Amino acid sequence: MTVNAVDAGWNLVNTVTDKVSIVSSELNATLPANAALVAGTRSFSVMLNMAGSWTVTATDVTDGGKTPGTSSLVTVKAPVAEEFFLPMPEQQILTAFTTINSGATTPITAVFSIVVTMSGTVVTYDQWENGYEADLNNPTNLWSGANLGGTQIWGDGDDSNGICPGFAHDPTGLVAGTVIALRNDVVLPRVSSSIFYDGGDRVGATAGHHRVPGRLGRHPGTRAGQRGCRPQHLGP
Ligand SMILES: [Ca+2]
Ligand SMILES: [Ca+2]
Ligand SMILES: [Ca+2]
Repeated sequence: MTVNAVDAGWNLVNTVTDKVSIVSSELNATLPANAALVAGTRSFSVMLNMAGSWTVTATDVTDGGKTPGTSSLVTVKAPVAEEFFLPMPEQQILTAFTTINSGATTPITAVFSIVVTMSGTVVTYDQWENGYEADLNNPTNLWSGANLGGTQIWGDGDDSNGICPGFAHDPTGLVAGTVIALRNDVVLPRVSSSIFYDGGDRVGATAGHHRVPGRLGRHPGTRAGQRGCRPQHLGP
């Protein structure tokens, strides 16, 4: 950030060499040491370490009569803390079901649930069908109404990049205890032009969580088999 000494008309006053201190409303921020302006200006390096919206304030410590300057809100996104891939491609499951019941056939009903264990979590969902993002923190193939296979971000309060399943509008931060239920009938053999919630998809979360994968094999009118489910803890 840049601190300028200014007059009442917001014009730079380039004769000021007062010392400036930097503080932030983000209490874990990494702040620079106090330093003097040079010709009325100076750049300071500030690291905001916590997700949320914060301000940064510059104060003239040489001249207490000067009004401190406070920034507008700066929003910090939480980074992905954990990622995993939904297990067991449906084609393999169908093969396993077929050995149990020769009538098992496509489609396979895939059921995944993700349980949020920490409030404020944001989940990123990257479909395998169109390739994986190089950086889950900065997805380039974002979901939209015209790009339904794009990477979805759930819990960031922004409907335009995907709405968490089960919500009318994307909440800002998923609350602990939220269960994200993903269920769809996956048609086999898989072709990458069809987008499903299925094995191989990549999920990122800003906090630890549990997941429960499961699949149901089907053939007309009858359940051919059910895959056992076991919760698996993946969080730190
Ligand atoms: Ca993808
Ligand atoms: Ca969203
Ligand atoms: Ca998929």
